[in-house]
Amino acid sequence: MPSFMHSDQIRDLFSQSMSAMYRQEVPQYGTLLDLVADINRATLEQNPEMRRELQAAGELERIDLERHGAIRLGTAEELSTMRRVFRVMGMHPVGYYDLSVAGVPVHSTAFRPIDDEALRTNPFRVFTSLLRLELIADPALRAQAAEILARRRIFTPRALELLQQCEAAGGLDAQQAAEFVREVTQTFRWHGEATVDHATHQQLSAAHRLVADVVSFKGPHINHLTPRTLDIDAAQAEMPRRGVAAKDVVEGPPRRRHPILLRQTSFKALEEAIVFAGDGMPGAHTARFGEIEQRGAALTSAGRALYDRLLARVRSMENAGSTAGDYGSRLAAAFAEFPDDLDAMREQQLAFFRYAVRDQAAFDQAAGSGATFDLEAFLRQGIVEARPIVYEDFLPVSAAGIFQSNLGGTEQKSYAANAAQELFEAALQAPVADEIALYAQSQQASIEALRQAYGALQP
Ligand code: OOG
Ligand code: NI
Repeated sequence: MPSFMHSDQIRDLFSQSMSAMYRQEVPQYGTLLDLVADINRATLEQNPEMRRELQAAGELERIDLERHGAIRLGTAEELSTMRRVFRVMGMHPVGYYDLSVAGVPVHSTAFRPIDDEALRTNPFRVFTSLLRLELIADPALRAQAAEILARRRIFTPRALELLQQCEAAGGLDAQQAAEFVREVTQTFRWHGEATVDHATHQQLSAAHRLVADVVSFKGPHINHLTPRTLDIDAAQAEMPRRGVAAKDVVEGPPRRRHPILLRQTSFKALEEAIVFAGDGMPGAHTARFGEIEQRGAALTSAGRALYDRLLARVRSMENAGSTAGDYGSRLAAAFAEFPDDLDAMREQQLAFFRYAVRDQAAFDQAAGSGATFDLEAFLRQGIVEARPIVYEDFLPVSAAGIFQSNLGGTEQKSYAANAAQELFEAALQAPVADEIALYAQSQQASIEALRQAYGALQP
């Protein structure tokens, strides 16, 4: 019997390999990692309760190794091959994001681990966008871009060989896995040499800077890697002190006692020297940046609808030129309507929770007494506790804000809203999982596990 390395272990190797490479490529990323590690340490020291909760949820270990990255692909074939490559590492497409509404000609998914155990081992995710050439207005430029993309090969021959071998045999041994990770990492490397000449780069940039970013290079360079902080406001304040120019505002919900979804900040993309093909002319390109995020509770559809409504209200206040207080206080004011209390969030079914025994002796005793399983009563009596499930996904409005602040330039493009999930899935050659259904399953599984444990203890 061959002994295969577990996909979770391969993903762990991959996330380390990507982090080491990006640290070398973008030294400010190293600064962010150090900053986040310091802030997380201090936050845990000051909040023993937070430490206890993270520990009880089995999350303490994953915080420091937690990252997400982002890439932008050019063709359907690149996307479907990427799906197979990520599958080797236990990363599956979850969610569909239409960013055309935000003036970015891509649609996206997040490749990430799905089951609880895999998430605990290493939750590394990659936000993966596919360029929508059909949104380039000029047909000649569209055809030229398609032709350039059709010529490139983003994976090394050895990576593809190992991929096929893995699919045929059902896994990779330790040595093959290490080689696979090395080879796949090459795909995400930065290339200072553009594959197009200066004039083409300019035309592509004029269509959209993102089009130039995808089409002008040999491969989908990783454009940021994001560590997870336990206190993003502290991180935001610390960035300038360490010489990192932070974005003006933190994207997402306001600061709360019980964080929800995702809050993110970033530093602006670097202007990097590149060399154009053909003429060898020197030029500049902005693509790669750094980002920090804080994760909170996953919301139900109702919670998410409330979040979207409140955020839209803040945005319309901004558009109406409201100057009442700063952005942070407008955000906080609008979100006053979103309960910041775990019981209320649970009772109103705004967030997902994982249920666990809090008082084992009392749980055993209740079961022994023959009392029926009553989750609400157990919660009231403190026998069982409900912990928010961490949001593992992304937010399209935040993503758009991050894209915009990092493409360089100031022009705003707009496209009609045209989500095209079916087209995306056709390119992917697979459906994307529904993230809300995944959280609901986790919640339900925790209830079933409790019910079973209880049943086993009953006389
Ligand atoms: C992806 C931006 C989205 C996030 O954290 O929302 C993202 C990109 O710029 O390619 O990473
Ligand atoms: Ni990001």
